[in-house]
Amino acid sequence: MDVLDGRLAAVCRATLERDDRGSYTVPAPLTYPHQWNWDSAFVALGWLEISPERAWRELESLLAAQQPNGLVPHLIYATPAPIAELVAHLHDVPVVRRLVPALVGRRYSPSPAWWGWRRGGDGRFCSAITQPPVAATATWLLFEATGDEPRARALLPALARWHRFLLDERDPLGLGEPVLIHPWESGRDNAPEWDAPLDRVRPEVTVVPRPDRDHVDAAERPSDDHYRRFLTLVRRGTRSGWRQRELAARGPFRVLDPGFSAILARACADLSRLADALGERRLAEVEAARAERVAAALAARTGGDGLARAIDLADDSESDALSCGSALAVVAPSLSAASLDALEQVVLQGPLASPFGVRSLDRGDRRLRPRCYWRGPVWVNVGWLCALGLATHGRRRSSALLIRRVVECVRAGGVREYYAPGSGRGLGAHDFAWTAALCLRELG
Ligand code: 2M8
Repeated sequence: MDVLDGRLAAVCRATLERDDRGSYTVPAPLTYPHQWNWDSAFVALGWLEISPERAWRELESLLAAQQPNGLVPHLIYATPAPIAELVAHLHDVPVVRRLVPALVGRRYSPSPAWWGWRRGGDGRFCSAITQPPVAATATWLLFEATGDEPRARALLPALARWHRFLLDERDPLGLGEPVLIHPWESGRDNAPEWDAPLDRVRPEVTVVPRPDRDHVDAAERPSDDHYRRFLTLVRRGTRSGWRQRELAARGPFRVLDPGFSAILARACADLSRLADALGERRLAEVEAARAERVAAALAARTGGDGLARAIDLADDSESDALSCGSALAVVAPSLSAASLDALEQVVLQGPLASPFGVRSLDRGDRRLRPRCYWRGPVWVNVGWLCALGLATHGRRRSSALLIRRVVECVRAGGVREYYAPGSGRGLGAHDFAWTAALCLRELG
């Protein structure tokens, strides 16, 4: 490693250490002071470069929050044990209802009260929706690197239950892909694909607390209008008791996201490999069948241009946006040659290409806002996942080129949440954990 790379790796290491909370890592101390689902999966891969023990702990703490139905929450709140106890026994007492959200949800909105004080399997407060299931892929990569059978084996059942949940309760119509019930589940909160389905959600929430804007320029964050609808969906879900199958079948927001589906297909394939390596033949078969089913469903609705787009299930319309959600299809374990060629072209030379990775939105799209979150900037996790997909499908030179662009972006813009696609300028939160983790992994 040359001196410059060595310096960058040291900055990434220091960032992870600053964001470390012992058993999990906050995405960014000021903007995101809790544990997030796919963030933890990426972050575990960074910890692997520092301490394999700490890497396993990151995934263990994420899966410890699993719900009885198999859902692994998208957000798990930093919850001091005495507060959890207090709420468990006294949550009907008005003063507790008033004070506790301020303590636990401090500096982040929505607080746990919005989700009806839902708790994860380990007692921490959590949300009632999920996020892209990257964890099985991270588990496989950790196992490949460490060979730690007992720790990998211990995670198998929870990962398999989560995948089953996604393909059962979240697929009431048997489409072969999970239905997302909130934009937050895609991880790409204000992506333009969600504009039309969100338009249909009549806002019931008028006052929206925005502590996120204390630390990040408003122009780089979702609008208040987005937040009114995001929070309305949370309120309606809580009011209806978060009946997952019902929400997926008839809820106010129902979409298919090619990025989420492709990540799930890959996660099932990776879990199958892991189960096989651990001698769990039955599970290996089940997960391989799940992987095939999702990949086939995605392939079946891929357009003549080799790309799949988001679907709004309220009217079965296909989004006209070409976003990194479509690009992420490249992580699916099986792809036609035409799709692979199209995806490689789109991310490396085409409308999503940037010298700093993969754009979140087509550079020619009328909705493009190059500084605003998931409507234009480049994100490190997306570039890294696309590179992983290209390598899996044998496009090693393209994969290496993309990784160079991703690392270049961190070098140019610092350890930030996202980057301007033209200049590589750092945007959003500072000290962003998955940026540090994935950059560190690639620098070694
Ligand atoms: C962003 O989402 C959260 C809501 O979950 C937020 O804006 O408050 C997204 O970028 C998401 O993908 C990410 O996991 C999360 C934490 O980094 O932040």
